[in-house]
Amino acid sequence: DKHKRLQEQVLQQWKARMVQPELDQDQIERSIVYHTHYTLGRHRYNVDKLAVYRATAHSVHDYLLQSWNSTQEQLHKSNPKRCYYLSMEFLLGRALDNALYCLAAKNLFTQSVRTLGFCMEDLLDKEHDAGLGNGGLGRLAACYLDSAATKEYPVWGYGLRFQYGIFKQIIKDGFQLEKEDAWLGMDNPWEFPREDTQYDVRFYGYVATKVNDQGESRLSWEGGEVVKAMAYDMPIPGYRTHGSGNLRLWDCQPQSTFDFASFNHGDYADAFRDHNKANNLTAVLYPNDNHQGGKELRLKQEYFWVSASLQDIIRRFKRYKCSWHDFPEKVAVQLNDTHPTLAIPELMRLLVDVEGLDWDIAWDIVSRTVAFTNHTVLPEALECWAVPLIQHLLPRHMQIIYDINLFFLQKVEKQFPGDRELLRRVSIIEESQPQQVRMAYLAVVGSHTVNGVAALHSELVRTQLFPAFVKVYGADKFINITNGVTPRRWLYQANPGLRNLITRALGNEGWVDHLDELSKLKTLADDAQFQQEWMQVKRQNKDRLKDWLRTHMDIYVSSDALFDIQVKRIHEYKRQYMNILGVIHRYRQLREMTDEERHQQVPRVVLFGGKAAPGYDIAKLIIKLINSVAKVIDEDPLVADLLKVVFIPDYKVSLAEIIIPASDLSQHISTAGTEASGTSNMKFVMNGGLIIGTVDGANIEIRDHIGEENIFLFGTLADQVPELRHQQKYHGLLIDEDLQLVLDDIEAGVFGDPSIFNPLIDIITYGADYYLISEDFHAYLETQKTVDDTFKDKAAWAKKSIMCTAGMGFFSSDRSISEYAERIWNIKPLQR
Ligand code: T68
Repeated sequence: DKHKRLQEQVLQQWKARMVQPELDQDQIERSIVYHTHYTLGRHRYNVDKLAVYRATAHSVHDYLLQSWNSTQEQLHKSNPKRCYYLSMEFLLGRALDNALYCLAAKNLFTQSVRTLGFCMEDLLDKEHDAGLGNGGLGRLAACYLDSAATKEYPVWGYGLRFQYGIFKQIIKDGFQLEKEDAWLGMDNPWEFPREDTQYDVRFYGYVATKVNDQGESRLSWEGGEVVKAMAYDMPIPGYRTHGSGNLRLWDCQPQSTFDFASFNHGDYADAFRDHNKANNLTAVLYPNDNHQGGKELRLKQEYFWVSASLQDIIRRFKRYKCSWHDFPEKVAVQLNDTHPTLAIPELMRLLVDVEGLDWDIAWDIVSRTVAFTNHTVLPEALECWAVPLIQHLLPRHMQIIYDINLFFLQKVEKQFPGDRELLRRVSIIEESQPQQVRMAYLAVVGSHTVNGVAALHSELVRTQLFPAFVKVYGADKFINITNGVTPRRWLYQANPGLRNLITRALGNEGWVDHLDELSKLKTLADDAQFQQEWMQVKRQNKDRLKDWLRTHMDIYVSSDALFDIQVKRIHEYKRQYMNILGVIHRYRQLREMTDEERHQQVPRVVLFGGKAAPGYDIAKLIIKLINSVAKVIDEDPLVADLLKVVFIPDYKVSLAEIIIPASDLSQHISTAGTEASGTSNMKFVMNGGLIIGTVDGANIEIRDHIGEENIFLFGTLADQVPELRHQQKYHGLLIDEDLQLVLDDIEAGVFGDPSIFNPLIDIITYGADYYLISEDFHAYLETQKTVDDTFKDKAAWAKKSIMCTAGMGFFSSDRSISEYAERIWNIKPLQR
């Protein structure tokens, strides 16, 4: 009793000394000065922009921690069901500007740093992007965390704390070079190390049988090597909320410490061996988008992250002394693609081997807890792991996967007796040499719900990817939740001009977290005055990009031109190749025109951006071709004011924030049925940019929401693709006439040494044109002509632009996250 009273007293002392900074200018200034002096150890005579950025970030982080703590307290009190979003990638970009807007403190901080002699825009530009992702999948995870925090859903993200994010892209002589991205720098003000949250993760070893005191025998995984996972937390601010979400990233800590014995023997390298092995695990993000590499280290990363996350989830669950049976009522686990699929056998192992539950009970718990999002139907992107590799690295998990498969196939056999073809089709184990584990099948079998990311994609998931599973489980297990993007970063923050205009037009800022409100803009779409103001904002955003190109690339463009943009990972299926071939066609035409005809033409600036996976030679060659074409056009005075091509190096989130609001037109031209959703299409349209695109992914739903007269769709439909491919492969390919002329130019050396481009030419001529460029080329050029004609009518274009933004309410990630919460996770917003 006395001890308790004493403890209580001490707690009171702590509470009394707790500094809770208020959001007023004086305290903000003090906090920045404090962090400059005491966190960074800098003197006021010796500060630069980077130091003041860091001090400001630390100061903002303090405020975020208050709301972080408040949410944790609330969660602890009410113990609601929570969702854990397992994603290998979180492509967060910069944090400071976003946090300031969420806290409604942008003006206060801007004033404060001004008092201290600095300009906020300069400081914001000092922040290094957190590039822990490849592209759409990673950025989607970041948007979902933003929306979950804003809607106050109890959602945590779990990922890996890579020391090196996606590589930095450098363009030299037109070729892509890669440089490592040491994003953490000296310190990362946005993260909090949690020394008290560490778990052991085992690799290799063997499976032993153990008998306990009751004489029961259990399997136990032993031996091998063990590494430590340590948690780092990043608060995820919600827009104008009291609380905040959390992103927990695992770092690999070496288990065995320095080996002094080897050191004293003079074997310096050996002494460091374990240390380096452990460190290497979370060293670097694999830079493949929509492609599986199949490297052992990648599988180790996947297991390391999944195991640490589940141990953490179970520890938290156990604090409340619930029965295991209630686990699915307290925990939802979302698998962001197949990368975390090992969560299924790992949770089985923890429940059966460690907690001693019966297999059937454990399986019921697992399959009521886990759900799976698929992001692609491309065969080369579907994860398969060789059985011998899993056996070696995770021997117990391999047994569990075999058992899951066995019980599942027994069930299928009972349901469809004698259908051996069906058994072969749904088997998690592919009978190849060596055998492979199909991770997507394991994910389907272990999940209660499987979702695709746009309507067409979810249909293809049912019909192309998992038709046999639809037969076994019924169609209801397979649902669609169309992707969304956060309007905070992608409209409010990236486009201040449009933000202010919209807010003035609608009378308040309610639209920022209720994006359907944008539909009220429709009544203004014909208003000439409003159109003018709207296009003036677009002009300012084009000027901002124009200035960026001038200061960063020494490139001059005119804002009078139509800005035509394609920014996304470089991939054959996304058809940047078709875009540049179209540019060559345009160039040919411009050269053949009379001066008079040329004067009638709409000037264009065609911008490209995006990274190619370092091992993807064809994608790298597409970059080279773009740069070669850009150079030739640049040096031709005949087309000087009419056509300009620019490849913007190192496309990333912070650059997207400048590029996207500046587009008149953007291109989303994947072969139909290949782009699961696309999310940049949503960002462009939200910002009043028109799009040219194929009938693919979310383009289709965007059309349905903004009206078909406001979008330029063209080309083959998804259900025609298989037949066309078959025709071309077996009956030969007739190359489009205009395309042939373009290819002839490349082969004639118009864009430099043609021999380097042979592999690109061959893709179309000998490679059966798998992505159907020739098939779609004519329709593409015709639609581009329509774009030019439409752009000449300024009022018509302005109206379309307004209608674009007005129709985009549906594509807020707030809507997506509410759908996940209601239809999959069964969680509710935190009550306050
Ligand atoms: C993208 N996938 C889809 N994958 O391509 C895109 N892959 O259509 C969709 O909008 C987006 O996901 C969100 O749903 C990816 O970005 C990857 O980045 C990736 C990473 C590792 C391995 C495989």
